[in-house]
Parts: sequence; structure tokens; C-alpha cells
Amino acid sequence: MSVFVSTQPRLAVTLGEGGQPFEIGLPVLAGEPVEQIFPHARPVGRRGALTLFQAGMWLLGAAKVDIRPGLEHAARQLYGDILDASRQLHLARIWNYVPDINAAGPAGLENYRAFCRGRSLAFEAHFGASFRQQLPAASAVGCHDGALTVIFAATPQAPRHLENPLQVPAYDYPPEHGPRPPSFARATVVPAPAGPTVFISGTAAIRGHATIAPGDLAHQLDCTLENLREISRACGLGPDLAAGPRRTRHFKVYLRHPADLAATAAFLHEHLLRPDDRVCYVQADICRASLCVEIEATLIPG
Ligand code: 3EB
Repeated sequence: MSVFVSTQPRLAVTLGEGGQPFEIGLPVLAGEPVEQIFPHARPVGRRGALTLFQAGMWLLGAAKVDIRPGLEHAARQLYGDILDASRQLHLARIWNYVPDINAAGPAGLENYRAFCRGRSLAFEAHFGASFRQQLPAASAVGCHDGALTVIFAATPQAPRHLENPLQVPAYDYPPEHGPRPPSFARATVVPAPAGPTVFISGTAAIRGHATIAPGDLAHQLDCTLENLREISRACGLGPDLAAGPRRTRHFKVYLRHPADLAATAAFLHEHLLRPDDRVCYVQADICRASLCVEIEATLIPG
């Protein structure tokens, strides 16, 4: 008899030193399996499905919710909780892990699109008609564990939300991409005495609102890097996410196909990464079925 023991590490997020890692579950292909961006968090209670933490000026929250009542409903409910919990603050970054993101749900609508609908309705209900101006940086990728998992960071400092001039703002995508557009900004910059924290959203091969080079890794990497350079400039970081005071740069690279790891890592080491960057490569389905790769960055002063 042989027993197969999986040694594939799974992505977890630690919301502060000494905290219990919050399991995301995505297969880690290379790099650090435990993401820790915010140090020194302490638990500060719960709100709805959310567990809340305070880390310096940051309010952090994490939740894993059952999607059996329907993904749109679950997203709307959970985002209602997030908006309530961060009422006195400003949302700066949200990480979304959406079950079977490219599969069709019971109503026939793709799960990502159902998620987008619930999320958008929650933002609109909370902020009213001008909700687009309040949308923070985000990412939304697939997972396979049957729960919608979301982590957010909010701050008392008024942030700047930025767009990439080469891309239509996601919140203005036309209806061909779904009944409600995705609710996020391309980047969010949060000022602080130690220097700004910069959140670059999940960035992929999208120009205007069209997918570039469907299914073609090499061309999508070129386009994604150009988009990263453009949003980097918009954030005042020059073309390489590097201008200004010293920052720790956390990159997360989502790959649809594990076989694309070597080519992607080689490309990024040649064109973007530096020796002291923190990098994690994970396998994840990306919100458009023809996208192979998505890259996010978080720059923390110090
Ligand atoms: C895109 O640019 C690619 O729905 O929160 C990137 C970042 C993407 C965030 C989201 C989706 C989201 O539309 C996908």
C-alpha cells in the first residue's frame, strides 16, 4: 500500500506577528507560503463573519463565508460587514478569493460576475451613487475550498485611489464583462509620517477593457509589466515601483498554469524583481478565463 502525502505548501496570511495564520489554501508554487504584510496586529473583536485586528494605524479584517446561500448574496452580506466595520475609516486594500471563479453558478451567471454584482450593490448601498470614488485597490482570484475568503485593510488616513491611463477603470467596464462592473481602483496610496504605503491591485494583460493575447503567457507578461510600470508612474514611484524612500516590496504572482512558473519567474527576475523583494507564486484561476497571469504589489515603508 502506498500513501500519498502532499507536500505542496498552501498559501496562508498572517495578520500580524505571532498571530494564527489565516488559511487561504491556494497551492504555493514558489516563494514564501505565509504572507505577512502588517506587523504587530492584535485581535480587536468580530463583526458579522469578520475577525478584526489592529496593526498600528491599520484595521484589518478576515472572513471565510459559506456560499451555499448564493455567491452574490454572500458577497453582498460580507461587503456590508466590511463597510460597517470600517465605517470611521477608509478602505485601502481588499484581497478576494472566490470559489470556482470561472464556473457558472446556479443562475447560469459566472461566479466572478455574481461576486461582482453582490460587491457592487453593497458599495452602492453604503456610499450611494458616488461609490466609485471610494473604491480601494483589490484583487480577486479563484480558490477551490467552497468558501468566499476576503481580507481587508482600512486606515484613518485619507488615501488616494489611482487609475492606469492605459486601462478603462474597472468600475467603468462595459456590461459585456458582467451585469455589474468590478469594484476596485488600480492602486491605493496611503500617506503616513514614515512614508506612504502603496497597494497595487492585481494587474493583468488588459488594455482599455480588452484582454490582450488570450492564453499567451509571454505576451501577457509583457503587457502586465507595462501596466505595472504605468500604475507605478501614476503612484509617483517612477517606472519600476522603486522611487522614493526605502520600502519592502511584497509581490504576489497568480498563475493559472503551474507549468508557467519557470518562464514567469525568469521574466520577472530579469525585468522587475530585486534581491530583497518578498515574492510568492501561487496557482489560482484568474477572473477572466483567458488570463494566464496576474501580479499584485504592496510597498511598505521601511
Ligand atoms: C482586471 O484588471 C483583472 O475584481 O477585485 C484585478 C484586480 C482583477 C481586482 C477584482 C479583478 C479584481 O479586471 C482582474
